[in-house]
Amino acid sequence: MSDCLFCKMASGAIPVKKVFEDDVLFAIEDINPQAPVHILVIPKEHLVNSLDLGPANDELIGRVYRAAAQLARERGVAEDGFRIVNNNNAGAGQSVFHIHFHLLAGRNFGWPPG
Ligand code: DGP
Repeated sequence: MSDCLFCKMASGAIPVKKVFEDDVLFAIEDINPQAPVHILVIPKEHLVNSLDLGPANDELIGRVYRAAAQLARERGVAEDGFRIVNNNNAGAGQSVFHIHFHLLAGRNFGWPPG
C-alpha cells in the first residue's frame, strides 16, 4: 500500500535501521519503547491485522514467532520472560494498520494487561 508506513519501511522508501530481516519479515526498534527491549516484528506483506490472515499466512506467523524468540535470545532476555503482543483494531491499541508484533522484555509485566 503506497501510503502505509510499514510498507514504506519494508521497501526501503523510508530508511530505518532493521535489527532483523529476511524475505518475508523485518524487525525494528519501537520509536516509543514500553520496555527496555521493545522490538516490532513486521511481515513485509501488507495485511491490516490478524483479521486479514488466511491459510496462506500460516507459515508466516510461525516465522514471526520464531524471529521474535530468536531476538529475545540474542538480547539475553529469553529466560527472564518476554511478551509477544499483537494489537488488533483501535480498541485494542492498534495505531499502525499494517500487521506487526511487539516483542517486549527487560522488565516485569502485570496481568491482566492494560
Ligand atoms: P500499535 O499501536 O500496536 O499499532 O503499534 C505501533 C507501534 O509502532 C507503536 O508502538 C509505535 C511504533 N511506531 C510508529 N511509528 C514508528 C516509526 O516511524 N518508527 C518506529 N521505529 N516505530 C514506530
